[in-house]
Amino acid sequence: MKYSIFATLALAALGQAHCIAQRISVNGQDQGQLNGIRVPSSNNPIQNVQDSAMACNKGFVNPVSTNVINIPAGARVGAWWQHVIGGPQGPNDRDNPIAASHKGPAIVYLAKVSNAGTAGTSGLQWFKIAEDGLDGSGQWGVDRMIQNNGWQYFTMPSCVAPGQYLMRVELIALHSAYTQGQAQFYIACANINVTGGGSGSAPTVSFPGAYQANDPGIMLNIYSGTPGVPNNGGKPYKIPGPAVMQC
Ligand SMILES: [Cu+2]
Repeated sequence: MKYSIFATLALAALGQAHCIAQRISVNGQDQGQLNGIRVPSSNNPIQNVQDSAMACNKGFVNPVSTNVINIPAGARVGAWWQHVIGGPQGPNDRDNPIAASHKGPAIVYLAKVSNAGTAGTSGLQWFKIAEDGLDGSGQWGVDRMIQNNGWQYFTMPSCVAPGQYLMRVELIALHSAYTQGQAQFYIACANINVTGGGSGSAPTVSFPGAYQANDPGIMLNIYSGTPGVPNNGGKPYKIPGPAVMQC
């Protein structure tokens, strides 16, 4: 298959062109590096959708921040992704914030907890608050994150109930997803306290559990033509997981 040879060569040339979420902003206010977010020390993706690390990743930078970030409902929130912790990997890093080959969606979930600073990450019920997939011009959520210098922006829904949550930010890289198990999941969880808000509800899922390896948004060939154009053949892309919260 021509596209797989192309993609394999591209991947070999890029090496470890992965990324790590490491910073949160709220209404344009940077909350500080590694503050209020559980950051993995490795930029390697999770690839097994049944891995317990699908919840909030693993191998965190020590000490893990137990600070809790206040986020007003309705706020514009950002999660900052970079190639390695601190930013680019050396000067002129073309793969910062992530290799441009890594097309896919950007997604955000919340799980209610009693104390976000100390909450465990297993057994939680997650609901989706934001998602950014493939648009009609062939641009993906990851493309928009790259255009925003590594910031994945989204809105905290105005109707989220106030209180403490883990906020799970996620990118999925689909450049090799034509082979089962080769979609790459990049994940981190922030400790947050939502203020204001309302009494909105949304369907919940578990991590692991929410995704299956052969979901149409996880195992697919995103390329069309030769050389491959990563536009999903002009077809709509089905973002994995449940419906996003509506207020
Ligand atoms: Cu990668």
